[in-house]
Amino acid sequence: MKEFNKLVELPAKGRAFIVTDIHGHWDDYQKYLELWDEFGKDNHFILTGDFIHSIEPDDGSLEIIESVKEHYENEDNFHVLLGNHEWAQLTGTSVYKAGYNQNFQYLNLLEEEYGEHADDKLHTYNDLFKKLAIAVRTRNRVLISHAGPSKSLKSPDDIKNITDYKHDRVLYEMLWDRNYSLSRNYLDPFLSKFGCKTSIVGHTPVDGVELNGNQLVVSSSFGMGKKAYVELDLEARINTGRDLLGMVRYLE
Ligand SMILES: [Mn+2]
Repeated sequence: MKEFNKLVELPAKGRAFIVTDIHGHWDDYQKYLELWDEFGKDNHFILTGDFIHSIEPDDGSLEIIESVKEHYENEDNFHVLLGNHEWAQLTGTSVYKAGYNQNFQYLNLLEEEYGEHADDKLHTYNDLFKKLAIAVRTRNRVLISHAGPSKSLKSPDDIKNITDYKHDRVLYEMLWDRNYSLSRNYLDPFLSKFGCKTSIVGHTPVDGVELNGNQLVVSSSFGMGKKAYVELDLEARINTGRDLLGMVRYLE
């Protein structure tokens, strides 16, 4: 049986394929799965949250959840992190994009797809969201999360035993806060609490990637133009954010 940890630790072996912010885009999700397959499934796949909620009419969120659930629950190398959109669904917190209430859209999708069983599916999916990790830490000191840093985090233990999803301040900051809007003094001390030097996140839409100090922001599907992912070498020496730039790849 697979173990589900809130902080996943990866050994210094092979590579990790990091994909962010799919937001219901089934075709892109499929392309990334195919790339991972070509890349060798003994390497890791990391989906950094926000795989649901699209603003396009063709919202593949439910198909993606089914696929994520299947892979995540059965494959040791398939890691999925919680994003603020799954969190919003889990806690019943309204989240808007382009003026749409995405929680309502999600409930409507469930209703259309599953009718009288929509409520069962809602609970099944919420149970899945509760199992998702909050961060991945690699031996070469890279911390991968949906967003952050968190100003309130005191130690990695703060994300290991979350019970009150709705009111946990550290969790909220890990899922919603953006490095560029915080004082630049937060990131490196935050990372050092994990023994890490650099960070990879999604959450903020960028044109492919953007480096803010030692944090690399990546947009793999929903973003400002180019679609990027990271092929992280788990054996490489990584000391600064710049060392991550050579591992960025683009979806053709
Ligand atoms: Mn997000």
